[in-house]
Amino acid sequence: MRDGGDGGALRALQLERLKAVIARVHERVPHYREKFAAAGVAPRDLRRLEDIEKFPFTTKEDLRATYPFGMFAAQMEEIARIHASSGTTGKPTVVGYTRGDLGIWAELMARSIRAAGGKPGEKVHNALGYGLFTGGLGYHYGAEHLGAAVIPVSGGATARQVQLINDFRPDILMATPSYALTIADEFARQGLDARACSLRLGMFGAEPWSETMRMEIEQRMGMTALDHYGLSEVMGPGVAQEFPDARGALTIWEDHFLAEIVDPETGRALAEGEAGELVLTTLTKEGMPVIRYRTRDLTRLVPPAAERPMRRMARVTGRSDDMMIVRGVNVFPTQIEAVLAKDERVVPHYRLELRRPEHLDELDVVVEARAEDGDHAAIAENVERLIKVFVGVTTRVQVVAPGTIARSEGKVVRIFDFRPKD
Ligand code: DLL
Repeated sequence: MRDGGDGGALRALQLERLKAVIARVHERVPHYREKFAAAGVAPRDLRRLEDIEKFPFTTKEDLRATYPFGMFAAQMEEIARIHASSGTTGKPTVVGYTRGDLGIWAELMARSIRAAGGKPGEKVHNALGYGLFTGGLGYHYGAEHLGAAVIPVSGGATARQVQLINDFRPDILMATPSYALTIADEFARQGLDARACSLRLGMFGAEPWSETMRMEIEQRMGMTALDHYGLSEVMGPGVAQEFPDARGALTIWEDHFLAEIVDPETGRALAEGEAGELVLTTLTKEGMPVIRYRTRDLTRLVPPAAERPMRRMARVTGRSDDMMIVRGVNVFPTQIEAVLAKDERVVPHYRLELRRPEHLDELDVVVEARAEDGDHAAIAENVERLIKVFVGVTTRVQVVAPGTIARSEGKVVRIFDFRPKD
């Protein structure tokens, strides 16, 4: 049953696994036990897959309330790896994996690479960041599990990326789609033709991108560019993969994740095909399973492609919250706000302007000074430094005179544009 068997067998497997994971969190995670009790549900209420709708959602708030390890459903001695992603304020969102989880993660990543057309024996240039971010290590172990040779370059130092691609002649590139275009720019800057490079396949994700961007990558780099979706709270990368023969939607690895689409406002379940927010339940995670996790990602469910039992998700079109992804780093406005509070020379009236003039995101922070006088440029420099240290992104800060930023009912005004401009 390589991809999960036929539809009926798949649903039976999902139900069996769902019952086990609900029982596991009920038994081992006090936070889940309390939430279930408050909602008046117990593991025995789950008889059919549809019964999942009786159970409460999990959100980033739950992860924050139990920071750092309160959502773990395994003993700390059983945890083999800890990753983290952005939280909504100063504290990151933490995820833990048992050795078993790491094995399944590597299998799902290997399955994704195979689905994209990657083969054992090929060379993989991994330009996703290594570290707390799940992208680099997630792909790394998946490529190794497949039997490919991984080149663990990580992100940044673009001139060196080009040199390594030219010298090592990798077959597959893993990166964020915007970074792939930055690599293409660097080829051009060095007077080299990226279309002539050895890369034949790219797996891209971690940020929203468009068909136009895909065409640009494919044309400029002479490769097939496919979409890959995932998020730390659920696994990291490894949740859904686009097949080359069924472009436009990504097959969800439904033997490990139960997908629902809900109305982002009301939380009401929507029918297959309707656009809304993706909600995911992990079916096999031991370290930190999540039940009905609100991803905040907007998409819709699409029927399986011929011959494959698993349903698909359309390309993610945006988010139902105000999270931005700045050069692959997830940033919440509340994180920036928390940093602004650290410099008493500014007040928390600010505007965030996210732009993508070429391929790379730029985040401008316009913030009001507390006083008319004072060296605004020096304050701006300090705030830029604080944001870099605490949030991890480079921004351009502009300090403006008190009272100059528009207020709507005295609240903070935020301007975003989440969509890549291409
Ligand atoms: O970005 C995991 C990942 C790494 C996926 C590498 C694909 C490739 P987080 O840092 O937790 O995890 O960010 C997850 O990124 O909720 C989406 O908003 C966004 N995202 C991830 N993949 C895509 C995609 C990784 N293919 C958040 N299209 C998610 C659009 C994506 N958005």
